[in-house]
Amino acid sequence: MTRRQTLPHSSHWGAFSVSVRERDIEIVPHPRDPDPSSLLANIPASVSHPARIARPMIRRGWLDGGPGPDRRRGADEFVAVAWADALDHAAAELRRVYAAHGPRAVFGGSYGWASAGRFHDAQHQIHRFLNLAGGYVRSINSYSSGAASVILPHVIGPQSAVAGNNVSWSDLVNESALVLAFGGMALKNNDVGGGGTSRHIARGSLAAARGRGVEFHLIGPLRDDLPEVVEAVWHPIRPGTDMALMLGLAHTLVREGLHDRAFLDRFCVGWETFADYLSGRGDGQPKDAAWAAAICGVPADEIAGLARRCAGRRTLITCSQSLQRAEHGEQPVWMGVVLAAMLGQIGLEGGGFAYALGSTSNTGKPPLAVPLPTMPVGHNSVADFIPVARIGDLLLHPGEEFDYDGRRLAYPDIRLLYWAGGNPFHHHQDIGRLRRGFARPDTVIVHDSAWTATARHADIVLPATITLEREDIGAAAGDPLMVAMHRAVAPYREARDDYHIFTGLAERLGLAAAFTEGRSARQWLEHLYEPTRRALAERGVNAPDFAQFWEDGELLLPTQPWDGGIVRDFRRNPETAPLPTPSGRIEIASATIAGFGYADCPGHPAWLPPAEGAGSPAASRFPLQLIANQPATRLHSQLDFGATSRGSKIRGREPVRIHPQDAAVRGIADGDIVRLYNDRGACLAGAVLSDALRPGVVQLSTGAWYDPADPAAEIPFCVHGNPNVLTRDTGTSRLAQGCTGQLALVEIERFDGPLPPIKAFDPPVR
Ligand code: PGD
Repeated sequence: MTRRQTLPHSSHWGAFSVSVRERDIEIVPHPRDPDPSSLLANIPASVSHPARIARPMIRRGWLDGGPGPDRRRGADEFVAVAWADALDHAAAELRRVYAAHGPRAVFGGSYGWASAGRFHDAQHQIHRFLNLAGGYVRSINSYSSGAASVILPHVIGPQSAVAGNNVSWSDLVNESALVLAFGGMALKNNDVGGGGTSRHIARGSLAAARGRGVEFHLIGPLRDDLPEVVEAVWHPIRPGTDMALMLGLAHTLVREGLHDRAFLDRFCVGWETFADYLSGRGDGQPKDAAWAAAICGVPADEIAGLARRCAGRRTLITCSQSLQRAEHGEQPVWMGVVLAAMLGQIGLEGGGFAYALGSTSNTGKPPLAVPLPTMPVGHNSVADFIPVARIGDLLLHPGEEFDYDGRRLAYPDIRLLYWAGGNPFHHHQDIGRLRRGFARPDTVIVHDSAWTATARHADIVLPATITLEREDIGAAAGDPLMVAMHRAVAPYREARDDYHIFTGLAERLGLAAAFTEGRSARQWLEHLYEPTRRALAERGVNAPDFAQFWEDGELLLPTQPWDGGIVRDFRRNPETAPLPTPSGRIEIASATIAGFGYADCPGHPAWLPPAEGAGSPAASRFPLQLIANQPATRLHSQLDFGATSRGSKIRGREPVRIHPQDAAVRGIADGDIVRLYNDRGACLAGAVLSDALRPGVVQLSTGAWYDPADPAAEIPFCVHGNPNVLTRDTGTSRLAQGCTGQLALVEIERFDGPLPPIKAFDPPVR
C-alpha cells in the first residue's frame, strides 16, 4: 500500500491541500481560510467519476458523413478513437476551414470559467492556439457582468472603478452606517472567486459591520440573499423592478429636499435632464413612491421611509450582478450610481456605490503589489466579435446586423465551433434555440473532462485533465496567496492536458515550435513565475526561486495599501483627477448614449417594462416569476455529480423553491416532483416550500446538467432541472447585449407521471 501524501492545491472556490493515496483523495481547506466553502466536498468525486470522458470520441454522423450541418448533434452516438486519429481529424478540419472559409469562419470565443491555474487555464490555451492557427471570432464581456461592464464606462468609469476598488470590506465594517443592498450579498456567491481564494471574509465582515451597528436593508425577492447575522430589513420586491423602486426613492429625496444639490452640481452632468424625467415634466408621469409601489410591489410609505433613512448618513448602495442579468439590466446599475450621487456619498469611505461587492470572493480586498504569472495568448488577426451572450444569434443568423454600444456589426458565418473550458448548454439561455444553433456549423470540437451536454453536442470530443492531474500555479487578483498546485493523481484513463492536446494539433499544423516555444508544461511554469519573482526581488521582499516556491507549496504576495481608486481621487479633486467619462464627471444623463438612439437604453436611467414581466401577455399563462440564480452547491455546472451538489437534490432532481401559498393553490407539497414549463421548454425539479421567497416567485438555480427526456425533441424537456430550457435568449438592450438569464415567466404543476431516469451523469459510451 502506498503512503498518503499531502499536497498543496487550489480551486476557484478556495485553496486547500489534498491528502492522497492512489486515487483516494481527501480535501483539507487551507488553514488561512476562516470560512471555507462547502463546494470543496464536490472535488473527490471528480477523480474517477463515470461522467469523466475516458477516451477521444467522434460523433458517428460526422465520422461517417464528414463535416456539415447536422440536426443529430446531441442525439447521435459516439465512436471511441485513438488520440492520433482524433488529432488527425481535428487538424485536417481546421486546415480545411481556414483554407476554404478563412478565420472569420472559426468561433473560438469559448466562454467559460474552466479551472484555477495560471498556465493550464483553458481559455488562455485555446486562444493562444487559435491565434497561431490563423485567428478566430472572439466573444467579449461576460455572462456575469454583461450589462454593467458596458454601461459603467459611460457613467463613471470602467467597472473596476466601482467594483472592488472603491469600497473595501474594511470600509464597510468601519465606516458605513447604512447598507442598501439591491439583490443582497449572498454568501453562496462569495464562495467563488475566479482563480481561487485563500480567505473567504464576507461572512465575518458582514457580522462585524452589524456588530458595530450598521443598518442593512435587503431589496430582493429572496430573504436569504443576505445572511441572518446582519438582521436586515427585508423589502421583498417583485423581480426585475428595482429600477422603479430606485426612481421612487429618488423622487422622494427630491420632493423632500434631501438630495445633495452641491454634489450634483460639482461632480455630475445631466441632472436637469434626469430631474425632468423623474418629476414627469417630460412624460406627464411623476416617478413618485406611489407610482413605484404599483410596479415593484413594495408599499409607497415603505419606499418613502427608506429614502429618508438613507439621506444624511454614510449610506452604501450595493448592486449585485444578478440585477443586471435581466432585460434592461443596464438601468439599475446606472440608477444605483445616480442614487448614490443624489445622496452625495460617492467617493467617501464606506459610502457611495459598490457594484458586485460580495458577488465573488475577491472583491473589496486590497490589490496585489506584484504582477501574477500570465500565459501570453498572442495576437488575433480577426476583428469580428460577439457580445458573449449573442452566441445563439451568431449561429442562427450569419450575416445579420446587430447593435452594440453605438456600433452596427454583423455576425460572421461560422463553420467551425471550438470550445474548451466552458459549458454553453449550462450557461446559455433557451437551450432549445441553442440546440438549433449548434446544428448549423460544419464541425464542433470540445475539450472537457466530463460528458457535459456541450460535449454531447460536439463532433470531436477530446478528454481533458482536471487540475488534480497536472501541475499549475494558482493565483488570483485580489488574493495574496500564490499556490504551487501539485499533481495529486495520474490523469483519468486517456485524458490529456489542454496544453498537450493543442501541442498535438500544433504539430500537425506545423505550429509546434511557435506554440510551445520549446517548453514543457513544467518549464512554462518556471518561465511564467519569473516576472513575479523579479517584481518581488525589486521590492526587496521574499523572492524565492521557482524550485523553492514549489517546495514551499505557497507564497504570500505583498498587497498595496487600499486607496479607493479613481473614484476617491475624483472626490478629492474633480478638476485634477477627472473620471474617464466623456465629461470627466459622473454622467447622470449621457449625451453619448442618447446619441445612439436606442429605445431600450435611452440617454438617462429610465424604467422600461420588460417584454416578459408582470402584466405582460405571457404573464397571464405563466404567472410565476422564475429566478434562475447562481447555485449554492457548485460553481455553475462544475462537478454537479459531486457530494455537495447531489446532496441537495430531491430524488435526483434540482430543488426548486416555491412559496407555500403558491404551492397550496397548485396542490404541491414539500418534496414533490414538479414540472416547470413555458413555451420554450420544461423541466422537472423537486419542490422545497419556503417563506424566504416573495409569493409569486420561484427559484431554481442554474447548473443541473441538461438531461433531455428526448434529446431530439424540438421543445426541450429536461428531467434533471436545468432552468435554461425556460429562459429567454435576448440581450439586455442594444447597448450591451448582455445575458438576461436571471428571470423567466413559468407555470408549475405537480408531476405525477412515472419519473424518468436521470442520465446526465451516464457516459454515452463506456
Ligand atoms: P461552468 O460550469 O463553470 O460554466 O458558465 P460556464 O460555461 O463558465 O463551465 C466550465 C466548464 O469547463 C465545465 O464543463 C468544466 O468541466 C470545464 N473545465 C474545467 N476545467 C477545465 C480544463 O482545464 N480544461 C477543459 N478543457 N475544460 C475544463 C458560467 C456562466 O453561466 C456565468 S459566469 C454566469 S454569471 C451566468 N449565470 C447565469 C444565471 O444567473 N442564470 C442563467 N439562467 N444562466 C446563467 N448562465 C451563465
